Amino acid sequence: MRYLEDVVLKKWSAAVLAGALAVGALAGCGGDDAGSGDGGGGGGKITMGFSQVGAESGWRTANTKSIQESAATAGIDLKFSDAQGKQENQIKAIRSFIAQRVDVIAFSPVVESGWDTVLKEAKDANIPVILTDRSVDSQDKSLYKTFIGSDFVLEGKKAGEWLVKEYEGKTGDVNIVELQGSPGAAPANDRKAGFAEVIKADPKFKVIASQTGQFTRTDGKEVMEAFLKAHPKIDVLYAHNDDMGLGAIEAIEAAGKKPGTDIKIITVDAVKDGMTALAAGKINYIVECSPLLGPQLMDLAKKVKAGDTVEQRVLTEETTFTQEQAKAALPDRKY
Ligand code: GYE
Repeated sequence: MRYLEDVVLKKWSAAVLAGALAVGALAGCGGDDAGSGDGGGGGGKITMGFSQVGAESGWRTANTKSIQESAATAGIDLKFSDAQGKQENQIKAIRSFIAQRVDVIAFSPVVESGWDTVLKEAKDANIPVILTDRSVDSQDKSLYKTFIGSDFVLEGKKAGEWLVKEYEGKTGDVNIVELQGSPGAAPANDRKAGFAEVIKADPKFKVIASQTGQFTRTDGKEVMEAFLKAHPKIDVLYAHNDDMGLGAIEAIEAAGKKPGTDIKIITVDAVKDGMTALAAGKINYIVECSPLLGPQLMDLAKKVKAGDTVEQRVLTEETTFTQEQAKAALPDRKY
């Protein structure tokens, strides 16, 4: 389906409006009224076009599940499209949603920049846009109705604050390596910035290497292998998500070191695999980022469709986990 969707979307980019409606029939994996071309807006049922980043992490999988399940529960017809990590695919999907005249467009932007043109197209077509999980850097806030998601700068700060406390009263350099999320993504930019802001207060904290691990386990492992080869003394790993941290743990163990002890590890997300590693002592601290945005997103879609005013920014509530807290929380962890 993904391949088909991709091919169809590619063809569509060269086609004119007439062809676009047929595309809609194929692009909407989640929709069952595909082909009506009316977007369902007339019949009372809300149609939402959703463009997802991809399937790069456990967080993303949980987020997709939350959105699909909540749409079904809310009686919203979801046209779900997977961008496979590419902005160009998201732009094509959004254009296809516009052509299908869906009631609401929601998406989680792969990167922060470069959205003004397509968002303007949606606005001109009178289709409201809800940013989900990640934001865009557009100056014109009228290009979208609302943004629901976490405060990624705050997450980075929480990671930094744990570190500052952990090394309180200790002297000597603390060598930190950082695995960044995918380049240009809001959570990568912000988690880096928030962390840097907090640790800069004490010059003993030194970020000796910082590179992208694409939010994936495979890249996290590979980049950590390179870090370990290049730097004999690494005290701390800060990974922008659990998956990269989990990949790095494999690299650390393969290098004969003990994750969580020889190298302290801080990650973000708190998905089940991350929490399991935290409870097992292989990670030291996780800053939570909730992927369960579906129910609130569907509520917002209904309000936006009804013409109700919604907050420009809807924040998700999150916590942090130590090893002990992870042990207590694990049995009830849903994702
Ligand atoms: O932390 C990471 C995922 O945008 C908050 O994207 C999301 C991030 C999440 O790939 O695991």
